[in-house]
Amino acid sequence: MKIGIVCYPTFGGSGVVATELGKALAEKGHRIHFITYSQPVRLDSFSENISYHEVTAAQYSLFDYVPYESALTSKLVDVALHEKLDILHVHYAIPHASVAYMAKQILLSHGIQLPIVTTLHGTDITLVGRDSSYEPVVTFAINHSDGVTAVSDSLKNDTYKNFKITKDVEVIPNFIDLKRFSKKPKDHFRKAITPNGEKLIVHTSNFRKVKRVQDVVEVFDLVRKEIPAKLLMIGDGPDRHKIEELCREKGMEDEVRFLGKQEMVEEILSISDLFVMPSETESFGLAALEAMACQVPVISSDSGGMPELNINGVTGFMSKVGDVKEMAKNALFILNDDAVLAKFRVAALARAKEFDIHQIMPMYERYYQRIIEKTLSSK
Ligand code: GMT
Repeated sequence: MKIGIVCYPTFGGSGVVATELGKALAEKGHRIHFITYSQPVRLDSFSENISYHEVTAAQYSLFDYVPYESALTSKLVDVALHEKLDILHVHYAIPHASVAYMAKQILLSHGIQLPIVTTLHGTDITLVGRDSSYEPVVTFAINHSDGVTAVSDSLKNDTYKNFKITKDVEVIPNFIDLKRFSKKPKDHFRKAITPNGEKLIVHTSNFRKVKRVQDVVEVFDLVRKEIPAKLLMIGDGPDRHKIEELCREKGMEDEVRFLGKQEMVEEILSISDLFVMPSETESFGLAALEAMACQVPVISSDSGGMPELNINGVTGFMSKVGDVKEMAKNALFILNDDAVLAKFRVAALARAKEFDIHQIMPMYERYYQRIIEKTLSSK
């Protein structure tokens, strides 16, 4: 199939899922066209089956806001016409679902029927999409997509709860490339970070309010009072400065390192003992799956789709949002006994294997086929 993929090219989970899916589909022989405003972060290798189409919007003195949606729509029409796409898969409803709808209408005026699949990822439904500045457009665009998927049952339920949706929403979970995300021997690196055998806790996120990164600091503060420990903070975002200040106030500068955005996060996960994800809401928790694939157990909140990934007492523990005391207690239960930690590591990897990209990608392929047949038969 010739597949167009639209996503945010950034470090966020939706962009990662879109890019890794496109790469895997290309490896299988599909022709993939990425269409976005800059090269996707994870599109880090050449494939003869992948093209990247950069979207640029013409500047004009009248524009306070560059109309990116118009530029993206025009680029989608151009790529669909000239590359003869079989289907267009857009990730994250805002603004991609409504842009796809507009492109579809323009293509119809050229006598071309292009099936559109929208994948809902999380905050497009649970947070920002509910704002009155987006909700009417998000609702309309989801209902006028030919196919709609969500990354968890929880997100599917939130979609029906928060929006008047008349479409069937298919659940296709996120996935992991176990070749890339596996525990690699990095003893020298571990020694450098924890020279005195300290336990190593890690957190990855875009440091936004929904991630509750302050709870990571509180959990770590309780843990370090019981056992020698270090904390690595991966990622960047609006809350990073506030969190750095909080660490300084707690006098933990020597035990916490802020690494910023990291391309090779799997190398850091390979030396880590515990991953903490205390989010207010998390539709799936792709960063936690990446940790599990590197044999790192997860301490998380029980919000959103986390219970569909993290198995309480087996791959880690889940607590109510904000319950940092219980999160710290559970962290110590795992970190205090190497045999317990080893057991959780084995279980975390076994769980991650259930989301292997080679199991999940065919679900998208079958879904594409179904949507193409349904759309073209309704002509
Ligand atoms: O984690 C973020 O806020 C980024 C966001 C995104 O859309 O890029 O992540 C969402 O999509 C990921 C990929 O499907 C999910 O694994 C994350 O759980 C989800 N984030 C939230 O729901 C907060």
